[in-house]
Amino acid sequence: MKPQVVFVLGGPGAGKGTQCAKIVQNFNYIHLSAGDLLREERSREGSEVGQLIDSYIKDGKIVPVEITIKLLKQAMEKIMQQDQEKYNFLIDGFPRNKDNLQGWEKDMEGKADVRFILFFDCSNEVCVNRCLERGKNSGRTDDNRESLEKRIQTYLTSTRPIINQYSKQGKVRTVDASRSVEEVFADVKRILETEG
Ligand code: UP5
Ligand code: MG
Repeated sequence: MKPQVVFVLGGPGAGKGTQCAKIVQNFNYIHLSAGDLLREERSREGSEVGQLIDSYIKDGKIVPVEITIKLLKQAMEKIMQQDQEKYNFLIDGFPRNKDNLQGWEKDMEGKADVRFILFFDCSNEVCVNRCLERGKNSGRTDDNRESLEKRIQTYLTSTRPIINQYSKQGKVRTVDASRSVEEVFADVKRILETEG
């Protein structure tokens, strides 16, 4: 059985991680956050790319896909080796730009099916405020005004075009993510129930 993938996209702080956690509690999915994997790699002792990841994240720039795809593949393979039944993946925060998409297609085309894109649509203002609020104790190096401005710019110029591209293929399921966690999840649930 090939891994079945849902890409989870949306601006910084749109609620991707929060909603993925709720999906995992209610549906048979494994959650892989590309950002979490990169942060883990950044703090891994002996990592050759830790410093590079660190500077990209602070700058709100998108890490070269070779790094991200390697981490994603490793995580997927590890899970599938442990349990053959686990092949539904939520890939959160990826692909964010053309380079990401090309890297995915190069390595994963034919090896995994991208079923659809779950898009958390949220205004920049709400996104920024959520991240600033979280930044009071998240310890994330990019939850500050300066990094957030860059993250939003990167999102608008690099990630939105990817979402638009998938949209033209009829692959995007959009949720208004500016509402409460429960309201957003009610829509997410409906989408996942419809998609089967
Ligand atoms: N919150 C969530 N939902 C809420 C709601 N409905 N109402 C009120 N509050 C809500 O939520 C953010 C905050 O908002 C939390 O405090 C939450 O409680 C609250 P969260 O669920 O964490 O949102 P999420 O969309 O996951 O936000 P995150 O900050 O993780 O988004 P980003 O996309 O910015 O971060 P990510 O970790 O994906 O990437 C970070 C960086 O890594 C990128 O900027 C980039 O530099 C790098 N990166 C790559 O280079 N390549 C990749 O493929 C992935 C990442
Ligand atoms: Mg997240």
